[in-house]
Amino acid sequence: MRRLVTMLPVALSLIATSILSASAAQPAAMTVTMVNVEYEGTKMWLPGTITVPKGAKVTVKLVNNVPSEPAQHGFAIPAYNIQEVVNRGEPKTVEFTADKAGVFPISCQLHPAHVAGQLVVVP
Ligand SMILES: [Cu+2]
Repeated sequence: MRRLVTMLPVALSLIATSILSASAAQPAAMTVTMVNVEYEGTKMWLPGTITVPKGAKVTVKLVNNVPSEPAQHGFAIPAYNIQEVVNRGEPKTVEFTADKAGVFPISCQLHPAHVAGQLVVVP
């Protein structure tokens, strides 16, 4: 059971990544939900990687589900000039056009110790 629980964040991340990748051939509007969670003391946005085709109009719904204090966490993709603060219980939406291909870090600008994720924009 413990092993299953340990693998859960990874499994969730892989599932969400493959769903987005499956439609990477057709630039379009894409929506993904990212959830900030705390797992055994570590905070991270999941899925850890989001993959989108270059040119896609991307909508990211951000949900801060971290139960411990503080009640605010950041969501930043510096390469895309995105920087938001998300309060627990108050989902926020970020929209951008993925006009630059590459791999870009996603982090919490308020607490740099968080595990960082990445945005992958496929040319
Ligand atoms: Cu944070």
